[in-house]
Amino acid sequence: MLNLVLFGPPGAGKGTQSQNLIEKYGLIHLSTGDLLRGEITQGTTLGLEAKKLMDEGLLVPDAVVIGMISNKLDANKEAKGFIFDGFPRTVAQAEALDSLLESKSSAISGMIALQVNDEELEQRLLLRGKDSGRPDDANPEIIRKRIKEYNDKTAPVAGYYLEQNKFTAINGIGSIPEIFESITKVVDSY
Ligand code: B4P
Repeated sequence: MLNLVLFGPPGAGKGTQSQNLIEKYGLIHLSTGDLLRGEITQGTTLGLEAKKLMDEGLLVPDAVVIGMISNKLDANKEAKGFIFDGFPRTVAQAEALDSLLESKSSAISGMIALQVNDEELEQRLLLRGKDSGRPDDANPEIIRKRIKEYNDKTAPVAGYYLEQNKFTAINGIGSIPEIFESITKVVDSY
């Protein structure tokens, strides 16, 4: 199986590049952000709880997102592989993902980290916020809080994969096709 972790701060291009990767490699896309927004749209209890945190730019509890990913892995037993987009976002989530995959005799092939500076992230998210309707993209203060959450809780996840020799960083600034080409070079080397 080909199991990719697409990593980076909010607005780095994870969701954007995932769409291209699905087409090229025929993988199942698992975006915890999209799954959570789906729960919000459906008005579930989980969605209502998650919305409060997401609107403030904070992470949702580990147990919630790990449970969602576990269900999706079970529901896609025949998949050729997965793109994990926006997950894992904490070291606890990374450890849980390893255990889930190990129980299915599988493993992460590699993590690809998109590197983008804070100013560019803020600009991209504010631009998206103009028409996305996403409250977490709507104001600079919330965006800065999301970047702080990333630096405090998510950035250490890179070290977890580095220790396993599964980490590759890529420049996330440039045109979308250029960045996609850099990603595919890494994926093709797995
Ligand atoms: P996500 O949905 O994962 O939100 P994101 O990080 O903002 O999206 P992404 O990074 O994929 O956007 P993209 O760069 O593609 O998470 C939202 C919230 O959900 C989190 O804050 C948290 O509360 C919660 N959550 C999700 N997963 C969680 C977890 N595992 N644990 C706990 N909580 C969790 O796109 C950004 C913009 O940049 C787009 O407009 C795009 O068009 C543009 N763009 C992309 N590439 C570009 C390029 N090369 N040049 C210029 N613009 C570009």
